[in-house]
Amino acid sequence: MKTVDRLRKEFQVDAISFSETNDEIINIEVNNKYAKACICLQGAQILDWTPVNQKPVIWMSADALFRKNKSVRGGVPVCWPWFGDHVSNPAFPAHGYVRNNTWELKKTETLPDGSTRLLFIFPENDEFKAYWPYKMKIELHVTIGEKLQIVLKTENLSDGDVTLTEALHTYFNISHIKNISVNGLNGCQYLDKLDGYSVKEQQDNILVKEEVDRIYINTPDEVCIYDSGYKRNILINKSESLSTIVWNPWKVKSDLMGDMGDDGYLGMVCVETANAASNAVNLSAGQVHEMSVEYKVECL
Ligand code: TA6
Repeated sequence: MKTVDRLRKEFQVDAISFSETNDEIINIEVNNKYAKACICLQGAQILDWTPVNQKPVIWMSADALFRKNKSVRGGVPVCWPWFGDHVSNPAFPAHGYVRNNTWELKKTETLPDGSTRLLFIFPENDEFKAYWPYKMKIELHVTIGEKLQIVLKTENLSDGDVTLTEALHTYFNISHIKNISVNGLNGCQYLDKLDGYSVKEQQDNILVKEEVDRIYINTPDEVCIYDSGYKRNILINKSESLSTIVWNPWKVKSDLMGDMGDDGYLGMVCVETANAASNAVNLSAGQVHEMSVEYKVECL
């Protein structure tokens, strides 16, 4: 893994700086005319995106732990090449392998409009091959601007078909759970993880008044988090993603997790851009798949 000094030499551009936590975890700070952001090299996990004159859009736990090979609580964990528990081996890490391991920064650039783009790739390693014996290339393209744009690009380099599930497991920062609704999934079917993954249908906008853990399937590309407290909508616009997961652990589960912070669950909701359950992605040899999402704040 490259040192912070080496990264500075190779990738320092105006809006970018590097820092290292006490556990040798490297963070990349971006500060441009549109927003500030922070991306952890472990997991290529976006930890912050705060547009100018806005409150943070991405939630981070006050008790987040920065530990080697442990996903930080909050931000945008990259769940790949499986979402949730591994389909056949429960001993494998939940939400895939790449969110707990260090990626490589391959390119940084300032775009003509002044936004900042970063390209991360996940390097091959023997341990990963033991979990996932298929030759694949995975990249994360992150653009920090008036919008936050994230592209998760997968290329199947193996000589046969491969099926995967994936998610950008985004924790959103909200004023208070009682002030928000998640809109745009009306009429969609969902698997209710809290009720044996039974299939149900969403009737209205989603209000969160207890633990919610739902995989919405065959969903539209646009979803919105309405927040009356912050007087804003967070507009979520995705492509090549058929699933949307909505999750809030509520109090009991939060307390058990230990890194959600006191009553942290009241200030967050996960709305995840994914391909999960029956929306798993089948890639033929050589096929490229790009799941992407854009976040934008609309003031009310
Ligand atoms: O996306 C929702 C979910 O699958 C929940 O069931 C819960 O497990 C959550 O992800 C967080 O998982 P983590 O492994 O990050 O604690």
